[in-house]
Amino acid sequence: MPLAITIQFGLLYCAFGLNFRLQAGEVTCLVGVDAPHPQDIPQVVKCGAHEKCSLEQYVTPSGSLRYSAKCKDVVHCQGASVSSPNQVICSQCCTQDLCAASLCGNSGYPNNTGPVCYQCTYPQDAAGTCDNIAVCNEHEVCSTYVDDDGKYRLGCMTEKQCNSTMDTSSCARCCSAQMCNDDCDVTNITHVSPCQNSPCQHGACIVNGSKAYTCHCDVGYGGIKCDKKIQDCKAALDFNITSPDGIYLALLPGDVTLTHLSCDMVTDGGGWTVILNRASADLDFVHQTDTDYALGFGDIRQNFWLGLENMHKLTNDSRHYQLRVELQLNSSTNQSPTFYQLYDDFSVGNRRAFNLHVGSSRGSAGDSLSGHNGFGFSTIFPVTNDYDSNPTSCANYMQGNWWFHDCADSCLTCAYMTPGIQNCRAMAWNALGYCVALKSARMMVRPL
Ligand SMILES: *[C@@H]1O[C@H](CO)[C@@H](O)[C@H](O)[C@H]1NC(C)=O
Ligand SMILES: *[C@@H]1O[C@H](CO)[C@@H](O)[C@H](O)[C@H]1NC(C)=O
Ligand SMILES: *[C@@H]1O[C@H](CO)[C@@H](O)[C@H](O)[C@H]1NC(C)=O
Ligand SMILES: *[C@@H]1O[C@H](CO)[C@@H](O)[C@H](O)[C@H]1NC(C)=O
Ligand SMILES: *[C@@H]1O[C@H](CO)[C@@H](O)[C@H](O)[C@H]1NC(C)=O
Ligand SMILES: *[C@@H]1O[C@H](CO)[C@@H](O)[C@H](O)[C@H]1NC(C)=O
Ligand SMILES: CC(=O)N[C@H]1CO[C@H](CO)[C@@H](O)[C@@H]1O
Repeated sequence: MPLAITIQFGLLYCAFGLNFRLQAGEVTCLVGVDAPHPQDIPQVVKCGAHEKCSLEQYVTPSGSLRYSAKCKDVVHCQGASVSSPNQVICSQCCTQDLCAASLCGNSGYPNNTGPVCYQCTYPQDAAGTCDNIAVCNEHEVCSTYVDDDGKYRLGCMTEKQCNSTMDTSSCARCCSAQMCNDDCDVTNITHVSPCQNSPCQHGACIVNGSKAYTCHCDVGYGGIKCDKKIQDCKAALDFNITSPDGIYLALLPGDVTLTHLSCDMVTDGGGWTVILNRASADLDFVHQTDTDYALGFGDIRQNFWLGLENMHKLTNDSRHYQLRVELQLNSSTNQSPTFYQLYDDFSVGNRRAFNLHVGSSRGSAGDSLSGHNGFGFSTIFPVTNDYDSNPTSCANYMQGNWWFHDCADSCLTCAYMTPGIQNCRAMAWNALGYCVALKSARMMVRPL
């Protein structure tokens, strides 16, 4: 063993004064000009195989003492070289990392500080690319870690802070020797995949950077962790879910299966769930059963009734729901727009009666619904369900299904007749025209 040690010393100190590191072309030297002190120079460079660190001390024409540091080929280490008219007063070379800081009579880096570390203001794309240095404060160490974006961060840090990066970064190093943070301490990788604990509740987790993940939510869910149910069109709007055709899949409150919803994402800020749409006589609303009215019927892209059960689920929580009724008369064209009435409080009760709750309103159509407030939904088929206040059945008399009272100020589910004719069994809204058959009708809801 003593023999081996002797050989090692021989390697380090023989070979014409070149040490082992220098032969490998790896000495890291200060590089900079016009510094008031060499230890102020904030940049370093790895010098070539036959180079040393050099420091020149010179006096400027105005009489200031300045320093210039760089790598110098060993054969030039005797000569001085700074740009004229500066006058060189000291020129020295040395062969250890950062050694130029203590040449020409300088005391080097202060003793009462932390180590000199690589420190780059901007995140680096790879290890070993930072060439700026800083003198750390006492109690600080040199640190390297990979941030959420996969970029390398190098600099001074308290030991405690730095230790914590060891647990969270895929690649980190904490050390207190000079410039020891040029790369990660690969033996200390304690990388935990950001997706390991399944942070996405209803969706796929995609690793994004070293600590970040992105959740790709299953249909019906939204939110950063896919933990929010898309319960209606308002939620789809809030969670930035888009669908060019306006048809969305949602998990209605309490549901485990998806329901197609037709959403109006434009009118008055959007987020409206359409519960009734009638634009033609194509769908028979009269001869539908009470079950059909409960569960819904029609084509969600055209004429449809979303169903009283669904309306109940949509409006059965502590939030207040708005109802927007949109109506067109026979005379309505693109030029003379749709009439509307906005109710600030709307809900549908549970079965069997599915009582209507509707509050005050405003709009261009006029109110023809608040008179129906509190009434159940009367139907004709297969047997009459009579919840109105008339001694006989309004549903039979009107040949329709609606929240009749005694009997109707409106009936948007009654028969689709030739628009403009007057017939009290027609789809009508009396405030717009007594018993006048409408051209189209739409009802939609939104939580406030
Ligand atoms: C740092 O300490 C060394 C030896 O302990 C001493 O020679 C040197 O002058 C000190 N430098 C400063 C800047 O205090
Ligand atoms: C940081 O980690 C090192 C090595 O595990 C340990 O020796 C040191 O006490 C830790 N320092 C702090 C402040 O936690
Ligand atoms: C990664 O995150 C960024 C910023 O949050 C985001 O723009 C990007 O789409 C995400 N990448 C993937 C694959 O999700
Ligand atoms: C939706 O997009 C807007 C605008 O881009 C953004 O401010 C908001 O945070 C997004 N909402 C969600 C839940 O992602
Ligand atoms: C309606 O709300 C009540 C009270 O919160 C709840 O007990 C009931 O299950 C809800 N009905 C539906 C269909 O979600
Ligand atoms: C409906 O409008 C058309 C075109 O404006 C008109 O010719 C027709 O008479 C109107 N029908 C009724 C019943 O008012
Ligand atoms: C900060 C830290 O945990 N450093 C450790 C990195 O790995 C080496 C080798 O396993 C240890 O000696 C250090 O203590």
